[in-house]
Amino acid sequence: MTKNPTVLKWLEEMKALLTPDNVVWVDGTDEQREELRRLACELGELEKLDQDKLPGCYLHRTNPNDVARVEDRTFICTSKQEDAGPTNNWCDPQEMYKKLYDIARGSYKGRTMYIIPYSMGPIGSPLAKIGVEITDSVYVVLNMLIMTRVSNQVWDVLGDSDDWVRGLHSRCEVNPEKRYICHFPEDNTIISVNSGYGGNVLLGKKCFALRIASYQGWKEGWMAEHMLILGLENPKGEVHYIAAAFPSACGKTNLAMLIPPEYLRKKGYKVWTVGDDIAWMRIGEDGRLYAINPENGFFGVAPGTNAHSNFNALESTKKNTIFTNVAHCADNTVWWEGLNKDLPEGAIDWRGNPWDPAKFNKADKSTCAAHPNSRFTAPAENCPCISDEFNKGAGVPISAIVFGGRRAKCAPLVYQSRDWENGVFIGSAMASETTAAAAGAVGVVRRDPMAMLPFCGYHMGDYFRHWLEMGKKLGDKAPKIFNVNWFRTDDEGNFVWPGFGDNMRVLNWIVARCEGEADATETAIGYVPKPEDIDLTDLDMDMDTLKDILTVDKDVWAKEAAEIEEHYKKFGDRLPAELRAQLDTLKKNLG
Ligand code: OXD
Ligand code: MN
Repeated sequence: MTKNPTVLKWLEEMKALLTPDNVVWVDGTDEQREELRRLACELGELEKLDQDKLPGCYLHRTNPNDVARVEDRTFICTSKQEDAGPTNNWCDPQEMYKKLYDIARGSYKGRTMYIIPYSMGPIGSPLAKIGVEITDSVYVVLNMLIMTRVSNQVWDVLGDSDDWVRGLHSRCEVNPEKRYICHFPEDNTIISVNSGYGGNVLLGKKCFALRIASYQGWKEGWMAEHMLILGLENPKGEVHYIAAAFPSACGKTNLAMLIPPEYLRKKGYKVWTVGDDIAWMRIGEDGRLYAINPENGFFGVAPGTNAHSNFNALESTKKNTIFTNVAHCADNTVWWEGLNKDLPEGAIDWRGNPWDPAKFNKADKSTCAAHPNSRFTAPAENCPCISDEFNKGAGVPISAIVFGGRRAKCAPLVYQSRDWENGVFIGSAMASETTAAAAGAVGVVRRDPMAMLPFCGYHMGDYFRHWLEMGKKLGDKAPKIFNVNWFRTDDEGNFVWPGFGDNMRVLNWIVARCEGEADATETAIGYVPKPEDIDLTDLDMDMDTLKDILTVDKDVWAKEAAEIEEHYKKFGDRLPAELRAQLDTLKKNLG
C-alpha cells in the first residue's frame, strides 16, 4: 500500500472519527472489482443486469431525495470569505470542519471504510494529480473504478509527497437536511456527507477536478475547465484539438462524440473524443496550451441518449457500465425516455415501483420511468471514437477554445473573438436560456461564465484575471477563442440549425480560421463567417436562412450589453479592468 506519512496520519484521524468495523484498501484489480460487485449485489446496492446482453453491467437506485448535485448545499471554505467570491456559498473552515465532523462522527460504525487511491489523468503524467477518497459506499468505489484511474501504482507515484487531495465521503443517513458538499481549497480537502448521488460523492469529478483543481491551477499557473476535448481529423490525417465549454444540458457529450455528416465522412473527416466534461490545461515546452481529460469514464445523462442523438455514447454503455435511476425492464435490461419508442411493459421505474406505460405523459416528468437526471457510468475505453491520445500523459495541443450556450435570438451560429482578451470577455459573459422542457419560466437568461458557475473554487473575478494572465503567457501561441450557438430559433420557436453531426460544418470553419484558411466579416461582437464558408452540402437549408442565423442584431446586443453590465457588478473591484474596457468597446461598437 503506502508508507506516505501524510496519508497514514490522515487515515488514522479519519478512522478515529468514523469508527469503521473494517478497512479495505482498494487496489483496482479485476479480482477485487468482481468481489465488490458481488458484495454490492448481496447488500442490495446493485442489481446484476442480463450478462449476455450487457456484460459487466449493473443497476443502482439512489434514495429519491438524492438524485442530483445540490448547489445550495455546496460550499467553498476559504479562510477569507471574499476569496470564495460572490458566486459560491462560503463558511469559515473551522466552523465547517466542526459541523461536518459532528455529522460524520461514528457514521462508519457497522460499515466498511474503503480507501481509494486514484489518479486524475494518466498515472504518472506531469499533468495528472492524485487523490485519496474514503467512502462507506461500495457503489461509490465501483463508480470511482470507472471514472478515475485506481491502482497501487498511484501510491508509488505519490511517494512521500503531500501533494494529494483528501476526500471524505460518508453516506450517514442520506438526510437532505444534513447534506453538505464542502471544499477546503487551502487544505486540499473535500468532505461530502449525507448523499449517495454521483456528482456529490465521486469526489474526483466536480469536487476535485473542477473546484479544487481550479484553485490549484490559479495558484500553480494552469487551468481546470468544464470543457470537452475533441480531435478533428481532416482527410490529410492532421488532427486539430478543440476544447469547448457549455453549461449543463447544452450537448457537451454529444459534441465530444460527434459523427460527421456522410459527405464529410466519405472525404475522410473524423472526430476523436478525448473528454466529454473536464479539461486540465498547461502550457507545454513549445509554448502551446496542452490539455488532458483527467477522467477515465463518462458520467452521462441517460434520457435522450439514443443511436441517433449519440451513437458513440450509447455504444459506450454496452459493457462494464453502472446505470443509476434508469428503468429496469422485465428482460433484465434497462430503458430510459428517449432511448427508443418502445415503452417497456412490465418495467420497474427509478423509484423501484411497477411502471405503467399507459400512464406515461411526456409533459409530466413525474410519470417517467427513468429519472430525468438518471445516469450511466461508462468506461471511456468503451467509446468507439476514443482518441489514441486519451491515455497519453502529454496532453493534446489545443488550437481552439469554444464557448457556447442556448440563446434563441442573441448569439450567431458561430463567431470568433478578436483576440484572447476579447475571448475571455465572451466567456465571462456566457449565458444560457431556460427552455420549455424544464419547469419554470422560459427564456430566462442565466449567466454562467465559462460554464464554471457551479464549479469555480475561488473568486470569479480572480478567475477572470487568471484567464487573462494565461493569455499573456501564451502570447501568439494562444488558442483562438470562438463562441457557438446551436439554438437560434425562428419566429415559431423552432430550432433553425440541425445540430448534432451537422455541427461539424461549424467546427470545420473554426479549424480553417485557426489555420488562416477561411475569411470572416468583422462585426460589433467579433468575426462572423462569410455565409459561403459554412458548407451546406446535403443539408436542407438555403443561404438566406444561414445568413439569418449569422446576423448580429444590434438591438438585441444592446440589451445584452446592459445585462452584462449588471452581471459584472457582482464582481466589484475584482473584475479585471480589461474586461470592463471590453464591455465599453462592445457598447461603442454597437453605437
Ligand atoms: C454536470 C455533470 O452536472 O457533468 O455538469 O454531471
Ligand atoms: Mn459537467
